[in-house]
Amino acid sequence: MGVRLAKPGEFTQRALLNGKQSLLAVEALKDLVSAATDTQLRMAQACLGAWPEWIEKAKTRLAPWIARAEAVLDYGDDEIIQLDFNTLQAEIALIRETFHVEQMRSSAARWLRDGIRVALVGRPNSGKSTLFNALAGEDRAIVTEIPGTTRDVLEIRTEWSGLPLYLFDTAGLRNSNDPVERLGVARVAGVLEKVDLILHLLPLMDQGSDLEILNRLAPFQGKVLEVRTFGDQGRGAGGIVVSAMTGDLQALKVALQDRFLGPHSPDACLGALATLRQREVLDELVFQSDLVLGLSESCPPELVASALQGMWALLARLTGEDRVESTLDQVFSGFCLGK
Ligand SMILES: Nc1nc2c(ncn2[C@@H]2O[C@H](COP(=O)(O)OP(=O)(O)OP(=O)(O)O)[C@@H](O)[C@H]2O)c(=O)[nH]1
Ligand SMILES: [Mg+2]
Repeated sequence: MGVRLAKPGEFTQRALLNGKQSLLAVEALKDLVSAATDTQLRMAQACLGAWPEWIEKAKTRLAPWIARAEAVLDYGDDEIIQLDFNTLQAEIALIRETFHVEQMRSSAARWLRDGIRVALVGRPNSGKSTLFNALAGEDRAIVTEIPGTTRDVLEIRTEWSGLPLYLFDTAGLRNSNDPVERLGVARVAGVLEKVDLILHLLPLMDQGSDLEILNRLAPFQGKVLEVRTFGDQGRGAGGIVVSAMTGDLQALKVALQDRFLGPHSPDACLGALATLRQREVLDELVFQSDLVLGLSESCPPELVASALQGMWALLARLTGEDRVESTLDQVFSGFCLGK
């Protein structure tokens, strides 16, 4: 009867191709469908609709300069039209600054969109499972005073203090003769590889960690954060001190927000461009702006015109106005059938 099944995202794709939606809104729709936490939902919602104002402003600022640069190419010999190079550079510097601000915001927003993978490691009885439960807000992992309680890796997805977290509770690190516990410890290595952050739990009363644990964590130094547990049992230690027992996790909250969001609050990340594709284009926009800023007045006008065109093309790639098929395929392949 001439009927066929719709391709993944085909209805949305038609809306895009008919100019009813921008690629940014389409990507937000995709995020909306797959949002798993409140923050992810709010982030997606903030990107639906018209594209952000800063893009529109950048285009408005850039357009006359492209026109001028092209005119210089056509009529420059007659000296009717000149390019005021200093004003051009000042304008581009302003545009670059807005790109840079967005770049910073999106590197924070990325964590809110994608979630942060966090492993809890430490010696047996260092309070990993207790902290895991506290962060998850539910009694998920078994907690006992017997060292070596946790064997398997436990994973839970949760939202804590506005941060979407994938938490991994692991077996306490020690040399054990128990074959089951040994298997559990062996699994920790795989977790360390794949997470974004390793919380190395060290009870307040411990003087330091044993060499074995430090050696294991050494290859991941850049993503290890030491957290002193059993904060209710004493005082005096500096650094991040928490007590999962009493629920005092403020220091950890500050440390995580600082590390992943920097100066941006979760709310300040709403509307930021957070997908990998968008972040890549943003990086290129900053790079391309720097390229223009690196030009000198003696450069051939062709070079100026083409560098400005490059910025324009990147903005069009961001919004999807350029309709490049490979970009569209990349975006729509993640959609469900129909939609
Ligand atoms: N006072 C106090 N006790 C705690 C705290 N955190 C954990 N505990 C206790 O310490 C013991 C061990 O806690 P777990 O959370 O099971 O420790 P773990 O690191 O998961 O231990 P393994 O799974 O054996 O590696 C339990 O009896 C907890 O109740 C804390 O912050 N304060
Ligand atoms: Mg445990």
